[in-house]
Amino acid sequence: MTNPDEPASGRQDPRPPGTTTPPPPFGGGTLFPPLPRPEPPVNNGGALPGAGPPPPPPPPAPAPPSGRTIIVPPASPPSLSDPVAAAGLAELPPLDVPPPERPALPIRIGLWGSSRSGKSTYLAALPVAAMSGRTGTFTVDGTSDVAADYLQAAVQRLVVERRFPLPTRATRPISWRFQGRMPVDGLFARILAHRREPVEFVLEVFDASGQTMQGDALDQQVMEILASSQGLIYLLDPLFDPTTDVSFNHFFGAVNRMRTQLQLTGQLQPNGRLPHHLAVCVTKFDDELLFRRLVGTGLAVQDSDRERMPRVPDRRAREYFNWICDRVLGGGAQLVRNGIDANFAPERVRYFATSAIGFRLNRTGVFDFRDFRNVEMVGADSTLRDVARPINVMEPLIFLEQSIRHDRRR
Ligand SMILES: Nc1nc2c(ncn2[C@@H]2O[C@H](COP(=O)(O)OP(=O)(O)OP(=O)(O)O)[C@@H](O)[C@H]2O)c(=O)[nH]1
Ligand SMILES: [Mg+2]
Repeated sequence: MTNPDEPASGRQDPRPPGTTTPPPPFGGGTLFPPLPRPEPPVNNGGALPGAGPPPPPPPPAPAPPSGRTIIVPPASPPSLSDPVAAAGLAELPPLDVPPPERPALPIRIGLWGSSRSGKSTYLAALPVAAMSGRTGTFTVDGTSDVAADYLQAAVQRLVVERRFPLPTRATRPISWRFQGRMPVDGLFARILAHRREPVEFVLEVFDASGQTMQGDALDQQVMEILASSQGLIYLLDPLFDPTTDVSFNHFFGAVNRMRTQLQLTGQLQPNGRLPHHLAVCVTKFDDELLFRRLVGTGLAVQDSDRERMPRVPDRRAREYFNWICDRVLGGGAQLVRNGIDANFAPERVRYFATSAIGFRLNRTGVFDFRDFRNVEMVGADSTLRDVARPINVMEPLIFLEQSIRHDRRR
């Protein structure tokens, strides 16, 4: 398009007729910034000594009407393929090929668990965990008004009002964008902090009610969402009443439906397993009775930082899951374990001892085994005594994001 501010003369050849200087490229523009005109020779105009009287000085080049400087090439012009040399410039530092712009591909994570297993509380704790810095520092934004409203309401209820979410009634698709840097572990973490890998991903989750994933009530839409996700977070409630065996029904019903759907589209793995990456989170790690029982097993250790927050080390998380299945839940939970082993590739599965709300700390901000319960009843409502300090809430997501991204690169 024509620039109305550009003088029309910028498009014309401003040289006197008959000159052999090539016209400026691209309609009067210069490829390089304007250069100062070369100084006229001081003595003999550059002629060899003894070559006779100096020729008359060349007539001054007329200033181009547009005010732009025309580059007059030297007598033997350098190759046009080397424009830097052609312009008489020093060699510029080499420029590497820029990396391709990587759009943040959405990663779809299906959140799956029996009724009251803690799905909505987990989601509400996610922004808190993301900003806490333990697993790197992330910002979380809703990618739509609905997602932003959900985020705002969930955080308001858990953090400000210190209340648990209301039971979910309807399926809500939520899409959040996480931007941040992964943590650097180990001795040199501080020194290498600037080298932390920047990460951006979009998480699509569906906070479905556990009711819609259960037995005969398996909801077709929820099942499609789970089947088409790349990652699954399966929440196992350790306080579940095992005599009802609903947790097994719930698990097996959903796995079977996913298998059927993926078989139809040929998406099962060659060994017949589901293609998903799976984070198995045993929720409510902070529960007082559960935690006091766990202490006897030696599976819980305390962080070495000031808060001394208890956790199960990653390398012992599968042991913790086994303990929950064998000693706490029994029956149906053992079948859940067999179902996980049979239906998911072991290298794509990881276990976590998760608490959305964490433990109560004492007044000086340190864990105290005498009094760490973080839930109390106020009237008919169960509320938080202290702020939410999520444990293993961001970690499952980071595991899924990294292992899905690793697979996409292959
Ligand atoms: N101690 C403890 N209790 C929790 C935690 N998370 C959830 N709960 C309890 O479990 C209840 C159910 O949690 P929700 O997050 O609503 O569970 P849900 O899976 O979304 O339930 P539905 O939407 O009904 O399927 C809460 O009201 C709390 O009483 C936790 O981290 N620690
Ligand atoms: Mg819910």
